[in-house]
Amino acid sequence: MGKYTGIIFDLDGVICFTDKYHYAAWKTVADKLGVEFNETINNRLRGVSRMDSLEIILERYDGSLSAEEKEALATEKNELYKKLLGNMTPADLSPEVKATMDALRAAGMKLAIGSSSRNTKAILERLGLAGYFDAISDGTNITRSKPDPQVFLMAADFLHMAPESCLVVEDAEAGIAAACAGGFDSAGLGEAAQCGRATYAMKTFADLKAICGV
Ligand code: B16
Ligand code: MG
Repeated sequence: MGKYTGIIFDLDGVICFTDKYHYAAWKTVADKLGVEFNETINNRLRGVSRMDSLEIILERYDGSLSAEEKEALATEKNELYKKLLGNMTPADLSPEVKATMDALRAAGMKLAIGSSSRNTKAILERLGLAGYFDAISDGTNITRSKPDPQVFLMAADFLHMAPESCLVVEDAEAGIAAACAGGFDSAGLGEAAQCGRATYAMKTFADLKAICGV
């Protein structure tokens, strides 16, 4: 085993791909408000909490909304999203992702989730990963979302490990910024690999084996 004894995985965009469901649910809400919403705006929502995502969408809204109205819109989005999550099955977990995580675990590494999503446990269940991880830090135990490092610091704490011993795996720039702020090394996929701030730029999930010396 190399430098790391723990790995903290982001969920959406790393372990699974719920983007299309987030997009469809926010699009319904944006259409109702008469606000423009497209893939570019959707990209800004990666790793960002539900309420902060709503604020980004409302940047293009002319009127003003009360806190209660915003809460109702976020709830409406989440109900639509949860319905769409019902389409997910264990077949949505890529064999490459599962085989890589199994190899890391077999090498003695501890695996955790560090996700902004309050739906983390439901998603892991749909993927057949309930009980798989050694620790879960998600939207239900944090008060500040990425780029704040809280979600990863709590994951390291749950693993009883120091940030220097853990590698954070992320697909979003906000997630890489959070890892840096927490004193973690990071491995980026997709947009996070391009941002220039990740310790390692990955082409594919299986690259983690070489990064971790497994
Ligand atoms: P929820 P991650 C994030 O998950 C998503 O990338 C982001 O688009 C979403 O708004 C956020 O979770 C909150 O999700 O509405 O389910 O609580 O990438 O941090 O795993
Ligand atoms: Mg993500």
